[in-house]
Amino acid sequence: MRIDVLSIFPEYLAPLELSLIGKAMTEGVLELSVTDPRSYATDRHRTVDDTPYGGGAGMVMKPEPWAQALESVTAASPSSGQPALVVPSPAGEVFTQEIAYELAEQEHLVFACGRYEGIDERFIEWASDHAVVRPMSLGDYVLNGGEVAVLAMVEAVTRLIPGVIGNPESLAEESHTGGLLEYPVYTKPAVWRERAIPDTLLSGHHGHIARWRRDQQLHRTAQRRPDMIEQLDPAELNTADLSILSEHGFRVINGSLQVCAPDPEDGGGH
Ligand code: 6GU
Repeated sequence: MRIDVLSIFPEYLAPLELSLIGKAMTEGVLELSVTDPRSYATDRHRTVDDTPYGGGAGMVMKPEPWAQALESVTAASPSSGQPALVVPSPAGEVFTQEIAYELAEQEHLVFACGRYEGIDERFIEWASDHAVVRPMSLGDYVLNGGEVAVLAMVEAVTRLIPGVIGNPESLAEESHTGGLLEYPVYTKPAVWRERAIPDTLLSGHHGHIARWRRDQQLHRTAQRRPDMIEQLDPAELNTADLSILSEHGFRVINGSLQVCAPDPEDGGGH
């Protein structure tokens, strides 16, 4: 995979050379480079931003240096089709594990990190003739620029490329892959500061351990992310699953899981 990041603060992306991503680059699985649109600014001060038309606070990135930076990386694209152009923005579609899997399939990913109030909208329109544009947000909060978001998205995507993560099984089991959060994990010692690990994990009974872990996933997800429970397909849940969820007030109604008042018969206590 080739990744190009367009940023007027290229030093911000330096952490990408560390750890697994750096290793993937050394091994040739991943090629990553950062281009500074400022190097395409033509005036004496290398201006990349200006005041917004219509007034208002902040500065807007000028389109021309960004277009030239994008042209320079698409000209060298390894991909036969159009590259994907991710534009980090709090006004984008929310980035999810599913999107990370989609982007991991791409031959060429380009990230255009706007700063300040964003990039002139005509750059985004023009870019759609050269790339598949995807405005993307990390979540409902505001960062100063796209660079930190790109660090997160590049890490989420590149770890899914075959050969980047040591143990592919750890991908299958992790949070968000099966629609549930991960179960809690423990290591030695079995008793630490008077806290013992759950007995089931010492039983050696694989069936019981699997059921205990599934219960923990359901309890955790129902407590922390009830929105994820509502997205589950009840046809894929067994009676033990449904019984756990009923403790959190979830019932199957018209083929989907919905919260009702918790059933006092179910005990609760989680
Ligand atoms: Cl992708 N960019 C900015 N500037 N703020 C954000 C974001 C992205 N995602 C959440 N907040």
